[in-house]
Amino acid sequence: MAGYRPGAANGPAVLDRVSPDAKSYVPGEDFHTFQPSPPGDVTAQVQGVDLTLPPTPAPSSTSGCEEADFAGFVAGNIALIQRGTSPFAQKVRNAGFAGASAVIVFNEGQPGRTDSTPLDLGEWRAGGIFTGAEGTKTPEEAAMFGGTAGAPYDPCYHQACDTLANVNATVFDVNADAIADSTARFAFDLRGIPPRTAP
Ligand SMILES: [Ca+2]
Repeated sequence: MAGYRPGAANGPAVLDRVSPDAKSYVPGEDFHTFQPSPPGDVTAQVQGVDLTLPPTPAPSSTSGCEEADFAGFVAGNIALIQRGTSPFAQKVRNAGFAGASAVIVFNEGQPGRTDSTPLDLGEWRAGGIFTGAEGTKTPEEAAMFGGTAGAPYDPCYHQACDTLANVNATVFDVNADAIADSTARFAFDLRGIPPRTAP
């Protein structure tokens, strides 16, 4: 695995794999740039840092959290770091101390919500109303709300059929009301938000 070019001065970020086979990643879709990120142009070997692969069912990765994770890290390489346990800033700082020329952070690997990932990666907290996506409807829920037990809540989640034709107007309306309610509620009183914990 060799050769990533994350970031470029005065233009959109570029991330390309140059070997063993060439691949260009699409900014905003395949990857997001940390803000702030210094401009630069790096082509170097990618080196994994204390990765937990495959990921455990519950988040557990300490990739890059400790300086000791970088024992054996070759200065000048691009650090490939797995998300989890400690703040991004700590991982990036440790990578800098180890002489990394750039840092690529990837999600730990448990199923996640792609719609909030760009915000999470920037360490902005995001909220929303979640309707189940690819989760499985239980028999109790099917009895209460209809539908088919054992089927995904949204069979088109991340599928080609996830078009405007896949929008359930009733559910959309209910959830718009729920978002409006929570927005108004938190505009007046933030006590319902749980205390912040390390990601
Ligand atoms: Ca570690």
